[in-house]
Amino acid sequence: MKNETTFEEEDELDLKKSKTWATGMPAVKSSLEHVYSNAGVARGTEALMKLNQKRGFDCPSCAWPDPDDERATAEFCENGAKAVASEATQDTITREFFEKYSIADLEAKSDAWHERQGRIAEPMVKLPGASHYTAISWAEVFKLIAAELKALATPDEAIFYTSGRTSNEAAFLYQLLVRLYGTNNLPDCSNMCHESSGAAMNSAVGVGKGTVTLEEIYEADTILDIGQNPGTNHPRMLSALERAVENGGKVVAINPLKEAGLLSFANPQKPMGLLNKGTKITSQYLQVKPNGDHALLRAVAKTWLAWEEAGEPVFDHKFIEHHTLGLDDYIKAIEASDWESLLADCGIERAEIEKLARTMLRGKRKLITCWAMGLTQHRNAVATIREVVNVHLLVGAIGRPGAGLCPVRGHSNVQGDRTMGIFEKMPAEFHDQLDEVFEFESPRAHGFDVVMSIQAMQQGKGKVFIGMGGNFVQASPDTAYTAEALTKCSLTCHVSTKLNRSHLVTGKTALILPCLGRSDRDDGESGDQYVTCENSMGMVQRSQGSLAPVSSELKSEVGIIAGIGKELIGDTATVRWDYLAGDYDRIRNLIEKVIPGFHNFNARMRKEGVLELPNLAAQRIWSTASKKAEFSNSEVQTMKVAEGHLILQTLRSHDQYNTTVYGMDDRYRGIGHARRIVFLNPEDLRDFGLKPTQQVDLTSHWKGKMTVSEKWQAIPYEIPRGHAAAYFPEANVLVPVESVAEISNTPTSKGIEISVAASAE
Ligand SMILES: Nc1nc2c(c(=O)[nH]1)N[C@H]1C(S)=C(S)[C@@H](COP(=O)(O)OP(=O)(O)OC[C@H]3O[C@@H](n4cnc5c(=O)[nH]c(N)nc54)[C@H](O)[C@@H]3O)O[C@H]1N2
Ligand SMILES: Nc1nc2c(c(=O)[nH]1)N[C@H]1C(S)=C(S)[C@@H](COP(=O)(O)OP(=O)(O)OC[C@H]3O[C@@H](n4cnc5c(=O)[nH]c(N)nc54)[C@H](O)[C@@H]3O)O[C@H]1N2
Ligand SMILES: [Mo]
Repeated sequence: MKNETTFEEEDELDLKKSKTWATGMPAVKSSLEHVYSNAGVARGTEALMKLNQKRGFDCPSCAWPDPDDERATAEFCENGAKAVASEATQDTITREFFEKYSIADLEAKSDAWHERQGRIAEPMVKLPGASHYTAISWAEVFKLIAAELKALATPDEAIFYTSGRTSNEAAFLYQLLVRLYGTNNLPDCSNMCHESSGAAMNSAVGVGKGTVTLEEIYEADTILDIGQNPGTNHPRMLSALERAVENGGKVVAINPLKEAGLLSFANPQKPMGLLNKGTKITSQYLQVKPNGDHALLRAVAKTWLAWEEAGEPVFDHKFIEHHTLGLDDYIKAIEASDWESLLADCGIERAEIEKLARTMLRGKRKLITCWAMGLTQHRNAVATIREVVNVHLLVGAIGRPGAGLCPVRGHSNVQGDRTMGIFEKMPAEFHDQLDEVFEFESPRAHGFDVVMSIQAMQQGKGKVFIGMGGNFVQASPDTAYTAEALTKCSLTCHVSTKLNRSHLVTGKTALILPCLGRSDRDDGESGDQYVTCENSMGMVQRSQGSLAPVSSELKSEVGIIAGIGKELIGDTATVRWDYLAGDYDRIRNLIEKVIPGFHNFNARMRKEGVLELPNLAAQRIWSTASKKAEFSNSEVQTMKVAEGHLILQTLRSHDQYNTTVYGMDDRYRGIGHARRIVFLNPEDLRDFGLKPTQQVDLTSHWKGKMTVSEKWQAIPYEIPRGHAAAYFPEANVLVPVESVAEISNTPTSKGIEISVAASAE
């Protein structure tokens, strides 16, 4: 596959100094430009006024919660506005477009070009042997999918992927369809995202979700922000951090890169913010070595242990005694970790660690730790996140007002999808309840996650791939290998809003099914429908789009699932597909019967528009095997690479939403007009005999296997020595499919061993 993304968009590289503050006027300007140029003024204004408002729609960009008290008229951020502009565009892709461009022509275009073509406006099919997509009716679509699925030797040969924008209603119906059909092959984007957080937290405290509320962030004494770039990826979080700082809280950032949003925030909702006079966010910024977080947190624990032994009351003994298990073994593990290796592994000076350890004990010890992909996408991610839990347990900073754990979710409903059962290994209680309500025996054998799905397709064990949203080929590791896997399928099918590269890597037969997005009006049999989404803090909210759909051929995700269900399964005693799709209240009534916490779901949505799901760990009830919160005692193991090699992380620029590339700039990092770049420490650059902006080839090394990706530009940047960074998804070719986190099986997108060499002339 020609996946080495094209250079056609690249202009003369424009390098500026990276920024020391985020948002302010440039962000407001950039948001409005995006929205008005894509959606037009009237449609754009309507969309923005409804974004994250109580009777509006949930922003499709990230899962950060909306404030409960005063909601600003413009409760959105630059990147949310970009996501909405992208969806609200009036440009459309129809059969004429696919007549003009063959699949090979489209493959040669860049991801940013795909994004600019507009909304897919009618269902399209690529028949066996064809070079082009052609139009197909919805009735034929459903027949074709049902026929392909029925032809498989076993339902386990089908793979049903979900991205995290799918609503609760669609997700619930989708997993029901898949389980009625007979498999648990429900991989999702979470497998590549916060799976490590879920795995670590479930085994340690019995829930896989964050335990704090937005109000608790405002009131915290100390907030650690680890491995996250909120200025770009969760910009509304900056208002919450600003509020915490104004209330006297301290924010400490732990990140190998100095990210602008964590340094200072110019709040565009405030007059001074518009003048770009920012609030300083972080009181301490620790430029940890890549993957040095486990060592750093262990060093904090070691510091505390020394203080405790010297007579200072650091540990919360009452909490530890009542609520936890495994302290003695953890203490042994702390004692076994020697200072010399901890310091070498994290690259932070001891005095700075002591300062951090002190800050974490401030005030009433209302300590909150937030984290994202910088922790989850490493080989030892689960062990590292369990160390986060360990330090919280030592000081009782969980399930107490103001203190707790906060994995910051990515996709706007990725957490809700899991709650609804989108998971290849749901717990037995979920299956029991599903079986009772729907009077069948759901399959119990665990299904494939993302990496297992890729391998199954390669081995001929996965033959039909259906994607409910997302862009599987670009989001997954090892692009060429994943692409090859998909082309081995008999059918690939994507339910999508916009054109993406996964549509161009086709099975024998391929379908593109256009669906409504969050901002679109969804009129069902009983009138306009709303859906619900769960944010990063367990709040379920209603979301209702209001823009006129760009084509009468778009179907809601629920409608598409029901269409497949009717053809594949047919109506059963408990599931009438058209009836359910006609009014989402009927789906919500079923959700209420199967999933705890949703009692009076419809009534509450109608009245309050929001419900808070119970979080047992936040109440100090531990659903672990031992019914206690469990310390872990793993040895600190930091990623090491061969002499002269580097640890590469793949990350997001300011101008993209995952695989959707809006533009070629990364404003806060000072990059203009380029994406095929690699950030390197200036001294490493010099040692390699390279000049700034020189063209280089990157080679990833995995157990003797080498993968080369040619022609990147080397950019000197303030990054620890031995570390390199390049953008996702261009750099995904370098992530070996077998390089995964222990336990969670998440691709190690932040820990790839590479070497760098000048490109041949
Ligand atoms: N605008 C916009 N918003 C988004 C997205 C988007 O693409 N665009 N994506 C959404 C999704 S799905 C997600 S999951 C989130 C992602 O949100 P983030 O996790 O913020 O995304 P990344 O760009 O992957 O950034 C990872 C951060 O971790 C740091 N890091 C890398 N390695 C290490 C390490 O070893 N230790 C530490 N301490 N830090 C490290 C990097 O320097 C970087 O700052 O954002 C969501 N929101
Ligand atoms: N190397 C590397 N790889 C990574 C990561 C990384 O940091 N580094 N991050 C990983 C993470 S955190 C994640 S979450 C995954 C993301 O993986 P995915 O969720 O698979 O990817 P997205 O780019 O978010 O999907 C974008 C596509 O979704 C479709 N879409 C948008 N809105 C809707 C909608 O409302 N309904 C439907 N049906 N479709 C819609 C559009 O067609 C669009 O092209 O990537 C992972 N891959
Ligand atoms: Mo994500």
